[in-house]
Amino acid sequence: MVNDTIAAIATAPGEGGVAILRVSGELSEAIMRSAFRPARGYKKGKIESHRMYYGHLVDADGGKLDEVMAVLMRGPKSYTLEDVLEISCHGGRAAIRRALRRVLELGARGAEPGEFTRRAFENGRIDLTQAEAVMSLISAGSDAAYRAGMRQLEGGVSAFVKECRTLLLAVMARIEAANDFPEEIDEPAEAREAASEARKIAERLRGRADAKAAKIVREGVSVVLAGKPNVGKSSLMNALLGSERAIVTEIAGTTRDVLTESMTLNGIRYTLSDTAGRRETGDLVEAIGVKRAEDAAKSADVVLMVLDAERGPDEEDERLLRERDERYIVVWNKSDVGEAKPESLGEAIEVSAKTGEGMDALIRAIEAKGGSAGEDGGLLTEERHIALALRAADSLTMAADALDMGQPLDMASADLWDAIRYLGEITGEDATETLITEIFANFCVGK
Ligand SMILES: Nc1nc2c(ncn2[C@@H]2O[C@H](COP(=O)(O)OP(=O)(O)OP(=O)(O)O)[C@@H](O)[C@H]2O)c(=O)[nH]1
Ligand SMILES: [Mg+2]
Repeated sequence: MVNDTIAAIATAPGEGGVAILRVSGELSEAIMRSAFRPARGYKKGKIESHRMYYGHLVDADGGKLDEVMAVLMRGPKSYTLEDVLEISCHGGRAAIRRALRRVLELGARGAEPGEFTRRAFENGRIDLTQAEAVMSLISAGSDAAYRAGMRQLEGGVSAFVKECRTLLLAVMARIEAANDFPEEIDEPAEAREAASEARKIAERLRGRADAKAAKIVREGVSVVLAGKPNVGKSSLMNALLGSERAIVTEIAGTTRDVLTESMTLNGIRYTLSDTAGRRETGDLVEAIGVKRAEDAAKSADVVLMVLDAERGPDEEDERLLRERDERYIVVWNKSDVGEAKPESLGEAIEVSAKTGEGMDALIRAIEAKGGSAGEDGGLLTEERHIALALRAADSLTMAADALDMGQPLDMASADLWDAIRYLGEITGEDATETLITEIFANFCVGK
């Protein structure tokens, strides 16, 4: 298959010191020769692969467009396995647009989102999980997400899936042999053995497909501060963030809108949302804020129900406390001025947003409630991988059940083939064109 030559700006849009223009395809070298003039020429007229040249980007008449560095990476030693040209230009919007235009003039076409990575996948340098890892790494906002992305890029997920697939193929081979040579093989014993193998593989798959832990790695944990007006939600938000982000006043009803900020604890991202104090109100704006506060609490992973220790609980607090479920942490704020909380309300944490007392305990409670990202080793973190691994595990369980019930061997083998196909879809071996297009469409241009 002959690919055309594609080009895109690989760096983020906006102003920056340097921006990188990337080209991939067989015109790369010709484009470099026309659009770039090296300050000291090329030795014997040859462009050395993987060598940075200093010089100028020039237009068709040889006029200087920018002062740049250019490198040609001849395939297959390149990101896409094709000839790749990268030009580092000055990062202004106009400068980079001119550079791109020049390269397009010379026969390249603008790349689709993710097209460079798609070529790396289609040319066989990486599998689908590794291509997806490129995207995860680009969007990783926490250490946990970054580590998971790196592990996936290095082939950790592929290795695990391929290992399961190989084990499964061995089970298949067993069953086929028993089917083909019934006289020589003890069928029931063989079926029992195959069922137990299939169950073991299903367990391994389920063990690595923890959807909750994966969501924590990818998206982090959402924490909402809820409660009546004036109990100190905004003050607590500021104390947790370590900055005066939210407005605090002694007036009840200060916070109107939902205010969201993130922080990182032990490599995991927590998004904190301060909300309007919950009360009946005739004020239209405040009423909308209260509605938003209710919605935010409903969808949060963790809710900090804040109470005022100075005033003690009233009917309104008790009404709010009745909404409590396992996501809630009850927090008595203003412990510096307030009495201890009544035992009747159950487990609670006492803090003072003002003095910082109790904040460590609160942070530990948030971490415990939010859940952990699980063991780092080989965890599946993409939703797509988890869904397919679980489907494969279910097919395996069905196959094992059929085998244990003494059903004909070829009944089980249909389920086993399904499982093998699901696993192949994870790495891309059995993925359809539509699926692949869908995955790459979520990429950014230039990657
Ligand atoms: N003594 C003491 N006062 C506090 C503490 N936390 C908050 N306050 C005071 O309580 C008042 C209300 O604080 P906010 O943080 O604005 O309360 P809120 O819950 O966000 O209020 P709304 O936005 O109106 O819902 C302010 O005057 C704060 O200074 C605390 O730990 N100790
Ligand atoms: Mg507030």
